Amino acid sequence: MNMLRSIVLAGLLGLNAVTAAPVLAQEAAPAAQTAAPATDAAAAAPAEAAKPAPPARLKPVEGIGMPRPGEMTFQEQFSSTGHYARWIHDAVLLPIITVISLFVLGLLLWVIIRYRRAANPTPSKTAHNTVIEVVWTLAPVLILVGIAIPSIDLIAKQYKPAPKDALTVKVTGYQWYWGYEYPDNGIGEFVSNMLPADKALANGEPYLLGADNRLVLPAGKPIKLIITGADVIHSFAVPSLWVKMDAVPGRLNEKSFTIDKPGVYYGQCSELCGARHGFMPIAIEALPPAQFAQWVRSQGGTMPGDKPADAAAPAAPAPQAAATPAPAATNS
Ligand SMILES: [Cu+2]
Repeated sequence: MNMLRSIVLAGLLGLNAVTAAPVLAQEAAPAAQTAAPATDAAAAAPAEAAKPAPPARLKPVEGIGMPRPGEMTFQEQFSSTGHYARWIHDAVLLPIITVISLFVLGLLLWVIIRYRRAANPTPSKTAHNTVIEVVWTLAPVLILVGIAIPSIDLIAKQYKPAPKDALTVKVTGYQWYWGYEYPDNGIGEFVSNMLPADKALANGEPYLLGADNRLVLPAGKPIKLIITGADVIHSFAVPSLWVKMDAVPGRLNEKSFTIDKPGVYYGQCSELCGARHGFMPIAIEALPPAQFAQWVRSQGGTMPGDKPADAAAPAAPAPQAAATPAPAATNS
């Protein structure tokens, strides 16, 4: 019977420590967002006559790249780190949390019933049991190590630098909108603002997530975002791509990822940045590479291998300041 009581104590004391770790891991999850259901509609972006027309604006699919009503877990993932993280949550953390919680609950109920005063009038005075102490120390350590291995692996994958052929886009957070610039393609910065409710509805986009100018990216190609802030700290976060990176003034943060397939993926600024923090959504439009190239050209940009648009007009050399003769030495 002493052995049995020791097991109870081991369960209660030792495993309390373990339950804390998975809970912390869950807190790091992106906050759930609410969104209005999307309906079908399209709005064509204006195109200048000289440039090719941009590809038709992609329509979002309800529940893809955005939260679903009543959703309890992470959004469906569309990047390799996203799939991996979702697997860690669903196949590692959640089962461990569930088993430990049920085990501890069972032990508690057993102690309450079996060792209540009426059933056990003279309690044991056991104070030490070396075997049990070793077990209740080692078991939590092994569980934590088991969780740490995939977790650390995921962190390493999240910070893996982009390959050399990655498309670079500079993302700047402003109070309260985003700016996107494509240095590789010669497209200067344009800003992206939230769509007002009536326009979002007319466009078939979720209000508070839809944006006028989307961040257009190629699907299936490595992407490198250089993220910074212009005024205060913002955070560029797109839950369905497993992307979240602070946009800090005076600092360039890098985030590399590949989007599985074409689609519209929504996110929000995730660092409290002022009055309209909740109204600076991120809308990513992932296009097949050929359509992405078409979009780049429609914006007056170039793809690698294109002839530069302004090759015919080289800048005139700036007139140089007339060289001033060295002052003559005066000897008198
Ligand atoms: Cu912000």
